[in-house]
Amino acid sequence: MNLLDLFAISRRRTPDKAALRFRENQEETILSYDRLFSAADSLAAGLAAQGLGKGDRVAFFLGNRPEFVVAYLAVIRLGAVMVPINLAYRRREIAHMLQDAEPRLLITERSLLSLLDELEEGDRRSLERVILAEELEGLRVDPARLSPPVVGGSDAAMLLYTSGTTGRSKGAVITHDNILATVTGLLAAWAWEPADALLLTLPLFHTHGLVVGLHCALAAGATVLLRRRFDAGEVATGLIQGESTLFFGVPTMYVRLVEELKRRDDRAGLARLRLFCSGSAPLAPETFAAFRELTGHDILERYGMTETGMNLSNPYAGPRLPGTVGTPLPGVSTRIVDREDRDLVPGAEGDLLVAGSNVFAGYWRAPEKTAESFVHDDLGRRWFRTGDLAREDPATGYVTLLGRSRELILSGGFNVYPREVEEVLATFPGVREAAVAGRPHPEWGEVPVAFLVADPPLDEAALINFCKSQMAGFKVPRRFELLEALPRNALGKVQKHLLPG
Ligand code: MCA
Ligand code: AMP
Repeated sequence: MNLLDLFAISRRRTPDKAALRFRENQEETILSYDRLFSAADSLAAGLAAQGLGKGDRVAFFLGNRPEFVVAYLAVIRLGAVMVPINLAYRRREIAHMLQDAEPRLLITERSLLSLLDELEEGDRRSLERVILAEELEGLRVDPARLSPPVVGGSDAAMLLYTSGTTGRSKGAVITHDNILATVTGLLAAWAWEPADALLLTLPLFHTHGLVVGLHCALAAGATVLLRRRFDAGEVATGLIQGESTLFFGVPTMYVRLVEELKRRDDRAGLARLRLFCSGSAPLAPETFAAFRELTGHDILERYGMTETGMNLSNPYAGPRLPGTVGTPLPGVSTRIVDREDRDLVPGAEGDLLVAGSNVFAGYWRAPEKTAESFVHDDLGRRWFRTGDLAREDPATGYVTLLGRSRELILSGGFNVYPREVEEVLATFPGVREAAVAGRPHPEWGEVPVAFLVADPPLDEAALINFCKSQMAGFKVPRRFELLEALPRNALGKVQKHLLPG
């Protein structure tokens, strides 16, 4: 089975029902299940006619819009592999992904072309063609001309870039089976039904919006109310008007929604929603409480990773406990282990390992990194090292995440790898040493802060501009502190926990 077999059920059952409703600037585009998948079939035939085939990578540097969904479905119909790029990325970050993934095609939109113009010849070496979303319709041909390749569960569907522990992100190869596992688990766990409508403002270039949002909705035969971006005012109005039954967000979105909803005295319509979910970063118990107070809803918090899809979730029917991520989803197994990978008793704090069909195949062209990321048990089962520290409540089985054993800053649901930022800072004239660490922030959860050893005088404004030219805005340190020296241990390793608060 591949993903399209799963979606085919909805297409067959409710061809005329709206699969996607996209609204921007007061205009709405509606694609029924049949129109959406017919468009994808004819685009797949057109792309195949241009030589695109199984295993080929197709980079998407594209905002949320119907063409994203049509093109993605066309790509996987061919057994090709989508490589989505974060829209906040700058030249250096995009170049790395293109060089590593070697896509043959890049699909983008007119408003983003100026950024791509900054790419050097070598960065785009693999690209045979750059296609604008606006041009996709013109590429469609009669789907009868396509002899579709056999695409199976173990074939790759996406290459998702993540985890830059070495300063460079790696591509996680996500198969059709991996996505099927997450989607079928969530359909059952959150009681998805065809009558659902999901207000989706999360970016489609990450697992949260793409898999948890889009895929589940299409597999359920529900409707996606797709928006270009998150705007707290518009979302609050949409939710109050009862246009959706579900809303998914990162904690920063809920922090903003709480502030927005406090200003509304017409919140009664929110009762029509059946589920609010949060993930990608820890939801503060204060936000959970404030949201309950304002809306009567308990936000359902769940936990996942790019490499694994979704792992744990608070229950749909049952107590949702703030500060916890609930219990394993159907088909997911977890272990909490000590440094020697020995199982700990329930209640003890340790490293979280996960196993299941949801867990990815491995990192793209990086067998050593893949090998390091897994532990094999006596039965030969592969357990993925999440890098998250966790504790399981012995009485309820609910898991609480306690932090991370790997260095990672979660800002507004986006990942910032300190090492990557440090490497960029170190190339700025006058900076001799740099260490980057996360510091708490009321809206973003955490933000990166830089500690520098530098030759005076350091031109901070120039340094900020330099950072902005080199990396996505959310990675740019919010504060720079000058130190005489970085705290180091006897081996010379920076002791991040000794950096100022
Ligand atoms: C934008 N800015 C940020 C962030 N986003 N700063 C810190 N952290 C951020 N996350 C900065 C921009 O650089 C810019 O600064 C200014 O805010 C305004 O930018 P804009 O794009 O207008 O911001 P926004 O639209 O208000 O964005 C906030 C947001 C967005 C909607 C919360 O960050 C977002 O969509 N986050 C969701 C990320 C997500 O989907 N994560 C899932 C991945 P300046 O003006 O200085 O340039 S994790 C995942 O998929 C796993 C599997 C999971 O478990 O879900
Ligand atoms: P990514 O690699 O972008 O998929 O980010 C995955 C990481 O986000 C996980 O390893 C966790 O550290 C974090 N994360 C996701 N969901 C949650 C959550 N509900 N609470 C705390 N951290 C989370």
